Parts: sequence; structure tokens; C-alpha cells
Amino acid sequence: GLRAGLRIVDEDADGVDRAFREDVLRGLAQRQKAVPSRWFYDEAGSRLFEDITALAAYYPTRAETEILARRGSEIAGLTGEGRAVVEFGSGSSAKTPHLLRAIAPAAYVPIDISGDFLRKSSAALAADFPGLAVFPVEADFTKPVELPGLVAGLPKLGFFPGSTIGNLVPPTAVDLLRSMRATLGDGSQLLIGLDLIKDPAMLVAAYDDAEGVTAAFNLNLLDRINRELDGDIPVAAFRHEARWNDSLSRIEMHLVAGSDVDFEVAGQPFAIRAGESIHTENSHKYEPRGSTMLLLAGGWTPLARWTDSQERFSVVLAEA
Ligand code: AVI
Repeated sequence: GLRAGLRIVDEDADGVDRAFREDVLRGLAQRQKAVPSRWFYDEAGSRLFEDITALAAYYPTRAETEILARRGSEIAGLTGEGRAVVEFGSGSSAKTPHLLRAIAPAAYVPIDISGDFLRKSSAALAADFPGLAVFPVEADFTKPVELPGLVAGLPKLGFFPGSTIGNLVPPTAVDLLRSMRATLGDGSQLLIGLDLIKDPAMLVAAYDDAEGVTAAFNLNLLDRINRELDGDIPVAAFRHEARWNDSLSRIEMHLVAGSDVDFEVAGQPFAIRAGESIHTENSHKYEPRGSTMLLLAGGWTPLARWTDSQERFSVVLAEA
């Protein structure tokens, strides 16, 4: 059954998300312009991301789903029975059902900052798992979250699929892992997806698909800024670019200006020169030892690690 959750909002009188405006105004004033990737996910952006996960070139979703589908009983053998599964960022994905079927948890607690999305995906999941107690929590999981009292006594299994951890620079990723450790408590485990370092051509193709879906996803950020922050950015003057940054082991997405452009956002003037870019996303890739170091720094000791049949993606089980 589905239980009620809590709501959180931070909008000013115009209904503008304060954090969005601050991030955009600060980021556009930098020498290397940048907007944090978390602002991709408005309604259109979330739909485009779902489309990305179905692209032939975007391997992470299929590779991770393969791991969870094939390794369910091994994972269950290490987690044991009766844990509460706490998912950070409730996915509308096919991944969660694989995990829930494999480990038969005592409860499922999806945590997401978007209440609408949380309620929809929780209701769909509760319908598919009629015997499972589902406790959605609307919260920002980058900070420690208080879990519902009814799961307080249960050992927890955190679930953070999708290599979303890769969208954070390592110090921020470590902070997040530590917050998850605080949320989940002693005796908890964490099952986390991390994308692997591989041939840069394959990586760039995954982030610059021939169909142009990732380009539309990236450019949608400019439409969102124009719409929600009263901007006049000429979107057509920008093109999508995905670059492999080898020294920092990450794919970077940029919006590159094709000509010199002046524009305004929220009443503030900005200028960008032809060839300069707005940096919109990092997607860090890890080799096994790098992921071990990251997890250890975040308070988690790896117990087991699985990869897909083509060794493109990894899922790690770690303990507190
Ligand atoms: C959500 N995140 C893990 C995706 C990634 O692969 O870094 C976001 C994405 N950006 C472009 N394509 C997918």
C-alpha cells in the first residue's frame, strides 16, 4: 500500500524557484559559464531524459538493468532478507522492480525532491507490488533525511542506480555518500551504479547521439531559463557538444555559442563570444579502484561488484 509523504517548496512571490535563479545568475557570471545539471529536469527535460535511456548509443540504462536482472539472487544473498529498500531519486525506470523482486524487502522508501513525480511513480510501483509497504518521502536527499518511523527498526538497503553519482564532482559525491550513510544508519548497505571508463568514442557517442535527443535535452535548459527566468537567450545560436575530459575522467556537456551573443536573464545582461560555451554537465566515469576510493571516502566499504556482459557499467554493493 502507498502511504502519504511530505511536501517542500522554495518559490518566491513570482513562483520562480530561488535556487534555480541563483544558480543560473552565478553560473553565467563565471569566466567559464556553467549551469548545474540538476536544472535539466523540468517536465520537458525529464521526458527527453527518458527518451535518452532508450537510445541505442546510451548504454548505461540497459547495461545496469542487465546487471540487476542477472545478479538478483547474488545480490539477495548478500543483503539478506527483511531490509527496507531506500531509493534515492525514485526512478520511473525498469530497474527498481528487478531489485524488489530479487530481494523481497520489508518496505520500499523512494525519496525524491519532485513530489508529483514521486507520487506517480510510487503509485505505479505499489500497484505492481501489492504486498509491499511503500512510504514515499518528498525530500532533498543531498542532506540527511529522516525516514518514516515505521521503517526505523529495519536494516536499510540504499539504492542509487543510474550512475547519477557521476554527475557530481568527487568532493560533492563524497558529501552525498556521507549524507546517505547518515540517512540509512548503522548496519546499512548501499547498492550503487557507477559508469566505467572506456573508449572515449563510445562515451562521446552515448552523449551525442545521432538522433539529436541529447542535444535537445541540453538545449532545453536554455528554453527553461528563458521561460522561467524571463531570459532572451537566442537558443538557435548554441549547439550541443559532448567532450571527454581525460584528465578528470569525465564526459562534459557544453552549449557552444556559434556567434558573439548578448542576452539577458532575470534583468541581468550577459555576453558570450563565438566558440565559448556554457558548461552544463559532468558525467564522471570510474575504474574499479577509483570507485572503491570514492565509496571509502564517503563512508562505505565495498562488498561486491558486478559488471554487464560487455563490461561497460558497474553496480557495487557496499556496507556502512
Ligand atoms: C542522469 N545521469 C546519470 C545521466 C548521465 O549519463 O550522466 C544524464 C545524461 N546526460 C546526458 N545523457 C544522460
